[in-house]
Amino acid sequence: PKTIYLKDYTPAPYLAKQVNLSFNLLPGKTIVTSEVRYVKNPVGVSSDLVLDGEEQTIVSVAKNGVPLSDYTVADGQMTIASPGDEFTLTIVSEINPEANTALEGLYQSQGTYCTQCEAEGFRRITYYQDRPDVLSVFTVRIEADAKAYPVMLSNGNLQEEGGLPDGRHYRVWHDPFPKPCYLFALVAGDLVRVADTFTTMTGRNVDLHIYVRAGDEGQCSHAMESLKKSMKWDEEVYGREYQLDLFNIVAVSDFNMGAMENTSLNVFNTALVLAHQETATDSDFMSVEGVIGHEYFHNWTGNRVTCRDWFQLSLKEGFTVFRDQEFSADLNSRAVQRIDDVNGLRRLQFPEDGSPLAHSVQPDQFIEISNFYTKTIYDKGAELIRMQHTLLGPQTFRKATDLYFDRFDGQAVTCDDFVQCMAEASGRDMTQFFRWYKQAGTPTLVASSHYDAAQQRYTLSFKQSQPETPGQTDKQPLHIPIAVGLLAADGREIVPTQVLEMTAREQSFTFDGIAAKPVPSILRGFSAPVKLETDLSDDDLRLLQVHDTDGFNKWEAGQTLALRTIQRVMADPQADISQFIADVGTLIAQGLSGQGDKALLARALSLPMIGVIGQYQPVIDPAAIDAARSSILTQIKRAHKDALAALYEANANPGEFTITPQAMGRRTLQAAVLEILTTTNGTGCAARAKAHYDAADNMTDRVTALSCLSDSTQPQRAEVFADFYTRFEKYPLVVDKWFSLQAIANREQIFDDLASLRAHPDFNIKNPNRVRSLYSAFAINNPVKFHDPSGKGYAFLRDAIIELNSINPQIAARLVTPLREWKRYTPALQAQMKAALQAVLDTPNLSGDVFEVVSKSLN
Ligand code: B3K
Ligand code: ZN
Repeated sequence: PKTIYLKDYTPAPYLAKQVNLSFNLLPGKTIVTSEVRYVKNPVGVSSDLVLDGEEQTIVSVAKNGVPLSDYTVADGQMTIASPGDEFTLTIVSEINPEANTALEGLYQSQGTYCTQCEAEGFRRITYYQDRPDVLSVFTVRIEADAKAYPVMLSNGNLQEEGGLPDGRHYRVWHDPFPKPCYLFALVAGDLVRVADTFTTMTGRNVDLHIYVRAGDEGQCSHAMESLKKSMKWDEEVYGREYQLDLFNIVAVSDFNMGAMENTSLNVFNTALVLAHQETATDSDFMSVEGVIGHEYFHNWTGNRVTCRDWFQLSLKEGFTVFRDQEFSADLNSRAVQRIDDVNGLRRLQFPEDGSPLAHSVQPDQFIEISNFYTKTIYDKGAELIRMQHTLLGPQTFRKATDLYFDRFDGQAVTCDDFVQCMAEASGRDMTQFFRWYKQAGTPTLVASSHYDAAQQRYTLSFKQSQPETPGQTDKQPLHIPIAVGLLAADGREIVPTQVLEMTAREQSFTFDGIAAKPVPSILRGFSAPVKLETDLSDDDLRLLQVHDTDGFNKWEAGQTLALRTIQRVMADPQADISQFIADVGTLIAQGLSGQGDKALLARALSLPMIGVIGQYQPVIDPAAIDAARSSILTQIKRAHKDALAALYEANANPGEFTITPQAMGRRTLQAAVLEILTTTNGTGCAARAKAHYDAADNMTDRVTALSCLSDSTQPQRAEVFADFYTRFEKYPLVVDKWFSLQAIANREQIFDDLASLRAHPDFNIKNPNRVRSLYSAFAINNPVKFHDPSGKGYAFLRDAIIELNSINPQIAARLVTPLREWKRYTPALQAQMKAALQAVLDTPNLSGDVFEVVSKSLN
């Protein structure tokens, strides 16, 4: 495998002025004809035309209509030496979508043809300069059997359609906006359509179509509403209007990722389109809204303005994640959204940033770009945009994004170009800020304080440090926005939020006119992606937990107290934690009084997850963390059993299902309470959980009940899981949940369970959702059993990686994720994790995808 470097970037030798593609979809083979008008790029450095192409048989090549044999094909590239300044190249090739299990390029999902071209899938369709900086106008003709494939779609507008002999038909689509080939899409199948319209801010009508399999059309309304809300939000918040007359979404069951933003033809995993109260949880509803938004927002951040090369991936992904997070925050609860986003960052991105796979948001090198669709590129990337938003303020930030869109519409640009717009619009020097894009690793920020009573002066001092990461040892200080507020001892806010800008390794900030020693609320809203260490006392944290005006920090204070408590219990299982238990009682009492936001209370009542706690341990021992965590939960239950039961009753299902933030808050609060009430897994716990299941009129409540029963040894467990399967076996997305809820069980028989799930007739290694529902659910959400000292958990994952390596390399490489952080675990676990990685590395015919992540993990 070959490493590609950012520093080696050179402009494409040829520009593609126009692309005409023709697809003849036949059983067993698809014939692709591509006719491209090339012109020499005035800024190109080579005169050879080099086209990428894989997994296809060349039938013929012609230049200006004359057959051409003067070309070479080697290592996935066709080279035509000095073909001239302007010419038309026609290439006919044959591909086999039915046999494509990698789900990249053109493939079939349950008989529907669909495409996935980002990042480098287009080269599996035809020979082309498969790079994002080659933009062209595409015209696409599709021909297929009319009965089997009544729906045939591509990007842009329908230009022509008609019947053909032998029961075949064709359609021609034309997209007037130049685009890179990774945004090309084609769909052909027997699908049903749900239609609606949207009127844009300038009064244009856009047809909105969602295509799904027959029978699923009743589960599309939430996606459709989310799409309309997205279109409106982008107009209101960013002034961005949709440019075409049609916007299509197609849902397919076999998809490597969540969804894909192909211009005017988004292709989605069914999991992120279909949502109905009977089959989807509240968090599914939230994900559908967020991802529909995300893909729609790409229309401007990614499609209209795209990436120069794949090192710039975060230009579109970080920005678009920031946009979808803000969209969800505006539509729902801002504090809840922020808490969930930060929790995700800590649980999944922080470990990546501390692993041998740590990389910067604008990486310098990669082997396989598919491996760089990471939490760092997406979620840390979004934090980088958020910090710029914080530093500039909303108005100036909007000025900067206006400038960005005006300047770069129709172009392929870099992260540097984006930050330059921030600098120009604000008059700020963003040079130091740009280090955030280049330095990997999560910085640590240590805060300390001093109060000078005589001077009535309060001083906050900070020290920042950056960990060493692979290939990066000499790190420079970052420009860190630290949002701070000050509270008085009685809980009043005496200094409202202000953003301190830290630029040196060590820096102090003073506040004058402070009459008494205050309590600082530091890093409000999690204003920078750092690990914060403070000298706050437990009492200070308790004050913030009750009085902070910042919803995020209010929750954060409670989590820090919980973390400290867990650490105390880990050090001494008999430690006195009565104060903490009493504090939880206060929260429960607050809930009983009916005050406060239920969703926030639910999060306040939830102890940090094992994965988050691990981030604060020098050496991770999941079983030890779990033991401490369980002991605390048991003490909470024993101390507050009646109050918890009352809180559970007070939040019982009123019998009318809605998905408002209030209704979701009620359900999530009830779930958090039930989790504590059933933590000891006795007979009463099982009865409670079963009653919850029996009373459920929606999927959220059912999943809550199942997850409370999953560790149980009581007979209700089997009863409820069996009922669930029988009820929903016709719904693949629900069967996925059935797999996951068993895979996450922390119980003795888990390895037998996993083996039967793997052997279950509904398990299908070729379907990524099903693979994730078993393997990722187990490896990520069952930390105790995944890290079982026997090594059986690692072996289970290892075997799947090896099996998938030849079927679907992208999914195989993804599965390696939980093993990457092996160096952070106890020596005994480390050795086993390392052995599993080594066994994968020793497998013959390893794909580039798996080779890259495994070999780098072992470094
Ligand atoms: N841009 C796509 C991701 C494609 C991944 C290819 N391996 C989805 C998204 O981020 O919106
Ligand atoms: Zn994206």
